[in-house]
Amino acid sequence: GPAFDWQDPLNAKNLFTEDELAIAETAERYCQERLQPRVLQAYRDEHYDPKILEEMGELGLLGSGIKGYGCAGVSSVAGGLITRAVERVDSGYRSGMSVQSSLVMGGIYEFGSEEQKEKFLPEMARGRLIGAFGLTEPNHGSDPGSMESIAKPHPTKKGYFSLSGAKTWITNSPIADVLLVWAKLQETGKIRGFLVERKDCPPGTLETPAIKDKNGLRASITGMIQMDGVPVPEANMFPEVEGLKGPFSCLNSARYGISLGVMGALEDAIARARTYSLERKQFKGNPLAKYQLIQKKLADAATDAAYGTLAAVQVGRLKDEGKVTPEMISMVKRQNCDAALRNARVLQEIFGGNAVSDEYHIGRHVANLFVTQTYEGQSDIHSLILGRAITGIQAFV
Ligand code: TGC
Ligand code: FAD
Repeated sequence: GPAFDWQDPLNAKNLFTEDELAIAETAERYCQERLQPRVLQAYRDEHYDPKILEEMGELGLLGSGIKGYGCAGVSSVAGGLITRAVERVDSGYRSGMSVQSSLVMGGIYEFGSEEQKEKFLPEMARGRLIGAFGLTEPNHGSDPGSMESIAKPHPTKKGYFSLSGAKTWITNSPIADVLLVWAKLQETGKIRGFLVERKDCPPGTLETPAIKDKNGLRASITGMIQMDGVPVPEANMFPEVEGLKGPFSCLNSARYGISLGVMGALEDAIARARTYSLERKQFKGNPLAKYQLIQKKLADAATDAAYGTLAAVQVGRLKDEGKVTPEMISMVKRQNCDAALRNARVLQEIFGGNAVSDEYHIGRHVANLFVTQTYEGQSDIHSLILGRAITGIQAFV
């Protein structure tokens, strides 16, 4: 009869198509062979190598859900299997990719003019143009609707807007060539999306300083976007979409990617804790794995990883059939990030003092998973989104 596989307890593989399995294998091989060997040093040095995006581009891993424009056009589940493979190595590497693929390329694909799509998507798919997504501001994180960044008609350049304001905690901003910035149009007070091209910004109008000395997500680069009268041609504004619907539609895809991504980090934590518990002996030469309390930690984590994966696959299928709602995505984003963080923290205990050495990788996952629970809607914000849908009463304000 069938054998139980602790690495895929509920046989999620059974739900994947041949194409999805092939994409997952390509992504896993690249990540284990090319990313895993460099992550420790990158994390220590707080360094992100932009070449990684080019490497991913060569393998067709960027903007994978987009049809045409040099992109693979694969299913949401396949995209999730890519994020899972990358995040098995490091959430920061997945972050750099999510911003490029889901937030910026996804935004341009959904809301950009044909001209914008042709101009940006093929180069971004190759990883030769790097994107950043600027929504969060120093004074407005969970509540981006109150943003202060503003776009006015440019005082001297006809056919241009002038953008001013500040964004913070922006993944990729210090290395980005194209920054998708959300700002209020002065004329209407409505939020619009602007594609800011670094190469076209006059000196002193755009600064993107890095935020250094992070204690999580150190293998990813994060910074600010400071705008002081940045001239942006009207042709670089998303033509139709206005209001929070624009940024949040991009977030739906990125949040979905995270829900399968964090399962990769959790699975890596499980595999490492299992190996460690089989090798480490305490009390009369017994491996830690022999002890019931250790076994329960592994059982809890494997169960949450298996449930989380199945739920995310279901939501991915609904997404591709046009049957998904944002609340479903909030549910898997919140649940999977919380479960990954909670279990990784418990598994960390198995390593004893060695957990404190970065060479065991577990501390890095724990620090990273705190960030995944925080960005793209902190878990309590997703609780409120779900609570609103359940009761009909909004509790944000
Ligand atoms: P609310 O009244 O709920 O909605 C305003 C308008 O937006 C629409 N909308 C959505 N549309 C599509 N998809 C969604 N998920 C949507 N959510 C809302 C909504 O229909 C409405 O449209 P309309 O036409 O009626 O105007 O807005 P609110 O101001 O009450 O929002 C509250 C709340 C809490 C739901 C929202 O602001 C929220 O989710 N806050 C969390 C902020 C967040 O997620 N920030 C993410 C920043 S980007 C990031 O973190 C990237 S990290 C990437 C990485 O490195 O991997
Ligand atoms: P706050 O909004 O100040 O929230 C602080 C705490 O209060 C949270 O626990 C929150 O849940 C809680 N809270 C807030 N309001 C309520 C309420 N009404 N009821 C109950 N509790 C509440 N943003 C981007 O735009 N682009 C990016 O690329 C990006 N990358 C990031 C990378 C990193 C490494 C990090 C750390 C963040 C990144 N972010 C990015 C920002 C991220 O989305 C925000 O940090 C997040 O949305 C939370 O906002 P905040 O930090 O301002 O926290």
